[in-house]
Amino acid sequence: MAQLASSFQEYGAWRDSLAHGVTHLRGWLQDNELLDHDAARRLSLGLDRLAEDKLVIAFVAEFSRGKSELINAIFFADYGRRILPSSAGRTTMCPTELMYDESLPPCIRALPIETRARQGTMSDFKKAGAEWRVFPVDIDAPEGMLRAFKLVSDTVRVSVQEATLYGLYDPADPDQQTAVATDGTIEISRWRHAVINFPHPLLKRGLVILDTPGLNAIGAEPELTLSLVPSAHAVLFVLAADTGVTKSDLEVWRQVVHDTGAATNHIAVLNKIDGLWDGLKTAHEIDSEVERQVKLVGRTLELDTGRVFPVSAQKGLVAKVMQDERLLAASRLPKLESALVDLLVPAKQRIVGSQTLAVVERIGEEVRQALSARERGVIEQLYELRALQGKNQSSIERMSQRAGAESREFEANVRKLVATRVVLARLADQATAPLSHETLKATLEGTRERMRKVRLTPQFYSSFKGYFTELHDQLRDANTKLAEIEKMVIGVQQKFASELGWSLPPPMSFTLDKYRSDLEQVERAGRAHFGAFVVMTHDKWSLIERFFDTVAARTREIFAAAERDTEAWIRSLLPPIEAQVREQRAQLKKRAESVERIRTAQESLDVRIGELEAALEDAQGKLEALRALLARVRLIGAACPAAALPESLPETAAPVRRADQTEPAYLRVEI
Ligand SMILES: Nc1nc2c(ncn2[C@@H]2O[C@H](COP(=O)(O)OP(=O)(O)OP(=O)(O)O)[C@@H](O)[C@H]2O)c(=O)[nH]1
Ligand SMILES: [Mg+2]
Repeated sequence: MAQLASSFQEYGAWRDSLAHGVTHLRGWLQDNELLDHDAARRLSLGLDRLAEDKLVIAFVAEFSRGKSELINAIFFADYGRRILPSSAGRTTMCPTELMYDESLPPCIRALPIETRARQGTMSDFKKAGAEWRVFPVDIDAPEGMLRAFKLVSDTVRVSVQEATLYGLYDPADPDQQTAVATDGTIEISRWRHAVINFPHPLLKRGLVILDTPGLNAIGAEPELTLSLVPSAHAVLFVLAADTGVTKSDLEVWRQVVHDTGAATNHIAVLNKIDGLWDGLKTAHEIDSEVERQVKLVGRTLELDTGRVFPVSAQKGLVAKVMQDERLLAASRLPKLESALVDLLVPAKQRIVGSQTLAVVERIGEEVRQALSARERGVIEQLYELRALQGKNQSSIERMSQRAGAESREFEANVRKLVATRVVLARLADQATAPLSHETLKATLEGTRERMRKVRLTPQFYSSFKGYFTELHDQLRDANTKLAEIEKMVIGVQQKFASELGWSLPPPMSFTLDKYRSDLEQVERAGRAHFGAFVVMTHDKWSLIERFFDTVAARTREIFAAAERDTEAWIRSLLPPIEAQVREQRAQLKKRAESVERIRTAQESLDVRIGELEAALEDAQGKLEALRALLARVRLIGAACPAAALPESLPETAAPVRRADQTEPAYLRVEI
């Protein structure tokens, strides 16, 4: 684990320093009253995302391939023993997440299997929290800790009727029939899901490990295929060298891994290669045998052989505990670990870095624009007042009149912004309506109605497909409106640019493409999971309903996120323009006032010029400080491979113009 551990530690430290840099920038902006409400909210969201950043690794396989042993060997060998129970036959009975949430004491939370008979998906229960049983874990007493972890293997015997109610018994499955005891009972998992919360150094750094049970349990818990596994950053699919790729391995691969998500984060592990270590064979013969199996696995799974890792989890664990370097190398575990690092860390760093920098750059650019406007206004006033030096009263009168006229002209322009706000509000309603809870609810109710009518017939699948078609249409409608909104805001900015000489950065583009692909992913995973119901029988109906409930819950999550982000984007469009308006209005007001004071001889020209010079120095000092702070955050954020940098960073360095330099044409005034 040394390499994994150090790489994760480094990643965590990098994330902390990035958060620190952003927090520092925020503090400076606040102290200097340069952070408006909306920008502050966006920065806080960015910081929250950094703090909550997680790296999820899912282990998926048919039972007894060695998932839990592999987790023990890769992550927990330092404990000198098996942390997760691993033994022949079915061991891990419920999906198990290992993570650390510091707001909770070390504990195991387990959701009773009985909840399967009730409405609600696993994540509904996760949110509600009430149904979970909590078992404290004493991390200073290893024996007690191991006993607590055994909970994931707990089983209960229930009647076939009860198992059917939970969707855990299929009379069409001959294996399950033989599992029924003479008293008519069957053994099932006691828990539906377990979350182990404990302060392991890697878990503290945001690593989440998902251990899963074999196919039957996976098939019965749609959330695994629809949500937990596809959203993992790496999926390790485990096979065993002694069994090869069996029919049920292939089923798990297709239904849970291959057909449900992008292949870029899939790794196949060919475990138990120690079974091939035959004292009568040469090392070369053994290696050739391993290579042959790797090729076979690659071919069968349609996976590049570079992504197939032959290992012995068990020998790897023993080697680490016994500190036997030779055995560790023979287990080939370190190769898998370094591949995991390569797969996970740079990609994650790239995403997190560029997401954070995008927020920071945007806000930096908005503040820079506001400060530049202030600088420009001060320079303009300075120029005017200097031109007045030595001039007579009538020149001052003329200037006073012009200041008044410009102020009125500005206000007339600004009034257009009010009209924009009204139009934007209308478009915003149109854009968010297709994403709203009500629209989705109506679509969902319509689909359920159709599904009930065609239940247990082949048309059922077309109503499932129809549901996704409707949702895609809704996202497309919303997207069209978003493009309209963007065009309108650009139009407003161009107007201000031509009439007032402003140069605001164009609004950040926003589309719902991410949600469209999330929806496609759920549809793909749903289709793969659907394959589990080869024949739809009456007994399976409750299972199918539960499956659709989970699909509905996932789509609700996607739409809620789409609606939330759409609203946030729309809310962020006008504040930069409004901030610029406020800034310019203040400048114009100050200008009119100071000309007035000079006109009525309440203030000397020299004093006012002195004040303006100080204000100019202040604005330029702030621009300089902002540049330095942004450069610092950029440097931290980009402290990852070159490709991690956003395509092009907007140049925030604007030339600082000194007051005594030649004025640009637009500042030339005639007196
Ligand atoms: N020889 C050998 N046996 C292994 C290896 N890895 C795991 N095993 C054994 O395989 C059996 C199953 O291992 P588990 O870790 O429980 O497998 P699992 O995939 O978690 O299985 P479930 O929890 O039942 O889904 C145990 O008896 C392990 O000791 C290995 O590398 N070599
Ligand atoms: Mg297991």
